[in-house]
Amino acid sequence: MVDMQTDSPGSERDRRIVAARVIVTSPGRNFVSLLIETRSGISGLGDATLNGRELAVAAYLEHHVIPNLIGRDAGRIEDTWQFLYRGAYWRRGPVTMTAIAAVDVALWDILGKMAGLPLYRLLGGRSREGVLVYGHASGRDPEETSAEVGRFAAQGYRAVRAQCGVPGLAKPYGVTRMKNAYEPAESELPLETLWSTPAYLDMVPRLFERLRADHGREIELLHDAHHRLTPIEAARLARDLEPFRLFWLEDATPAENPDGFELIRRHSVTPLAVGEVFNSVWDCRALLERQLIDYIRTTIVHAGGISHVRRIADLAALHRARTGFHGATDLSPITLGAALHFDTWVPNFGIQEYMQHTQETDAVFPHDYTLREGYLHCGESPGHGVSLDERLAARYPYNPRQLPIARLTDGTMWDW
Ligand code: GCO
Ligand code: MG
Repeated sequence: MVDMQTDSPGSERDRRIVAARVIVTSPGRNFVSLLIETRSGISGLGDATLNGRELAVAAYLEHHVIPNLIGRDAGRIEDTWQFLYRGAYWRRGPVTMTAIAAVDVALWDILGKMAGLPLYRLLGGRSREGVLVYGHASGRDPEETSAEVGRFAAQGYRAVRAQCGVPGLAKPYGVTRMKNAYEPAESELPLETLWSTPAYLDMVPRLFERLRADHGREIELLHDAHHRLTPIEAARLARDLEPFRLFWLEDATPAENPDGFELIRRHSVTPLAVGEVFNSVWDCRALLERQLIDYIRTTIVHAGGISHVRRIADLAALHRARTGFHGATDLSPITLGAALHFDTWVPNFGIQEYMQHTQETDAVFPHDYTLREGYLHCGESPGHGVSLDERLAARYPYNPRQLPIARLTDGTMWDW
């Protein structure tokens, strides 16, 4: 007979899950959270937000996951993960893996609170003093973007992602009209934007030439091509950007077909980052094993939680790739809090994306992480250190929003 006892803190009776519920709130943008309660009175929180498809995950959790959680031992994090992944028969996909992530993160939060330890100590302790982050600078033209990069540098940021308007294109990806607040899920039906690769390929090297001239060689610069290019176009851009020594070029071409990245590698040594839309280790496998990327961007919320992203990070480490987790504002403070504990521990850490949430969002999700001189620091409170003010959350009802789409100038549907 296999000994099924876990060595989790607390008695099995105390650890039993007695209730779980989904909380949907929209303090400036939509967030879905999962709260799991144990018999001991200790509860844990997980993020379940999938931008533009929020209610699909909420329904998956409510109808298909929560009924299976009641009565389970909250200390059996791995077994619960395997139960939800293998037991569903239907594997992977963003909705399923986000729902599993929400459960996983809530259970790690409970474990931390029961043990009285912050999450990074449960994972194996501190590997670094702070988590290097990159901020988001954008502008209508290189001059405006450069001024924004300067604003971030003056605040102590050591790494900045730079995006810029493209002549002739209205609403290009990554260019915001609101300082500190970007993530365009602006309308109930998708906003249609226009795309022209030739105009873009002409602009980006000029932008980075300007940024290096204005800000020197020391600041780390990043850029997100947001899946818009074909492999050979991406190879050209990566090659043209070499003189400006980018920290990374992100999502240069859609990553469903890893062979595209071979073409980029053949022509350039610009480091490549991919993975914010991946949801399992299987999506990452070929790119990592064939050493086609340098940074893996899978995030805890969309790739099955801490238990699964840990496996992705280990696979990356074998191939000398480092983590660079997605951290846009459509990932809730719960994900950021959990990611910062992970980043503090993971040996092959690279960088963490950071866009400040709005004050309304921060008020709904009180947290103990702090930003100092371009580094984020996770707190020392037990678990992941992020809570949810349910009364305040109830004041912000769900607000249906979808991400934009992009079309070529002749009307052809393209990748946004
Ligand atoms: C990033 C991302 C975001 C995504 C957004 C989608 O690098 O931060 O590309 O801008 O578009 O998170 O929901
Ligand atoms: Mg991106």
